Amino acid sequence: MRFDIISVFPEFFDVARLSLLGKAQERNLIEIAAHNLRDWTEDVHRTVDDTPAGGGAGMVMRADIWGKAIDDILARNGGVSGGKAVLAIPTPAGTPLTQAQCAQLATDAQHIVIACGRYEGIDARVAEHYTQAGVEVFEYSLGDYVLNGGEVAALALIEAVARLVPGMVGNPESLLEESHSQAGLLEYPVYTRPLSWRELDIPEVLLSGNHRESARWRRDKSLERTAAIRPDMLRRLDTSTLDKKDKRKLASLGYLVSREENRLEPFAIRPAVEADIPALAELSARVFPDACPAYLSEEAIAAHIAENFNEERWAHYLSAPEYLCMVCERENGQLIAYTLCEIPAGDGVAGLNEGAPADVLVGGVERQGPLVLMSKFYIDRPWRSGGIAEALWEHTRLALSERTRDYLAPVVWLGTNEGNKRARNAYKKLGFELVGKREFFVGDESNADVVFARQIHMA
Ligand code: JFH
Repeated sequence: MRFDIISVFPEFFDVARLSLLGKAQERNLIEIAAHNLRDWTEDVHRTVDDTPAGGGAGMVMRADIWGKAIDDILARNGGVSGGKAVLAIPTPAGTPLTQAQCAQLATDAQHIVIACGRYEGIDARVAEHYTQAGVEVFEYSLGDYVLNGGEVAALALIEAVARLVPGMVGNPESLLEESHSQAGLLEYPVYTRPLSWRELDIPEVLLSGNHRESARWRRDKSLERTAAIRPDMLRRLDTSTLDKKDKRKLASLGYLVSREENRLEPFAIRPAVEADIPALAELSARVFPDACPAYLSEEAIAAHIAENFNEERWAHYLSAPEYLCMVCERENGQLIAYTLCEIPAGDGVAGLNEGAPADVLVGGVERQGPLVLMSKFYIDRPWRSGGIAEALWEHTRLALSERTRDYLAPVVWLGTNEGNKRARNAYKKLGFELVGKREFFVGDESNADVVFARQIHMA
């Protein structure tokens, strides 16, 4: 692979003799040559610029000088293995340079000619002409900031492309890792000796020797960093590259896998507001039957829904101060999950007549504060097992913790159908413990519920 750079500052590229680029040239893997644009001028002042057509500040580089220079360089190296030539032109108006484009150039191009402008840039007809002449013209930018010329961008392109040329990087494993395991995500942080430096320690998991845990930790850090710094990258991520733990982690960061396409989208968990009433009535009515045991009659379920999940009831839940309702909302406004809690006054008990475990130890600790009832915790079917439950629970717990902060050990309890293994396991994973049983009525049919409880303040 050969790079020819044309610039009014060819000495700029002396640095390419250093380091990996220098070694690669010595090993004949790549060739880099810098040429002075002024060598193609004919006047005594070696002029390369002129005033802009149409007026305005600054100067523009002349098309005729550039044309002669590029023709010469392309012809001179027209025999670079007869391979493909690309005319790369750095410009603030180009496409932002990506790793994918660099990889493409590394595999497809044999000859890259880089035209480095100065002043206000190069007469636009240069790019137009070579495109028309059948040369692949690649106008690129390093990012949305303005440099004084194309030279820095040229060096960036050379370095990014050259390291992908086979045989270039000393350790092909690191290239492989780049292109596969961390595809589309920011890198995880890296550490080396000393183990402790200025009071800062290397994360313990990386010293444990457990490679599976180290890999998981790194993956989580990549996901965290990308969510915080480059949410745009998360949205573009192909979700088929994500495993279950990735999806859990992403849900804790506020992203879920969209059902419509295999892309990530952000979701929000927030207290419900009045405007949510119709959606809550609809969602709660639709998901309630899922939580019912099979022996309940359709009529009994329908009656229960009509009585408990109508808009009037929801209006009451949202306005009465003893309730807390948290909802999970998609980007498009759709509600996909909710919790509803009843917080008793003082250190009272919510759901005393519904089997509240008023006197049991939870986590081996005596309750000090209110016993909150979480009467609803529902996730719409298509969104289960994506980590939404954990995220919704954590937001609910934090809100409850805030509302009960005057007490040392408040407790939250719930009842769930005894036969519902999925729900029972889910609550256990969220830190609830089985503390007893209760009888629960849907209509006038009784059914057996198990009762779970946990401390509120503990994460
Ligand atoms: C370059 C230059 C100012 C005019 C509004 C924004 C820019 C050009 C050649 C690439 C990246 C460059 C880059 C690349 C090539 C050249 C200086 C200054 C303007 C109008 C144009 C000359 C700059 N990513 N940033 N800069 N210049 N303005």
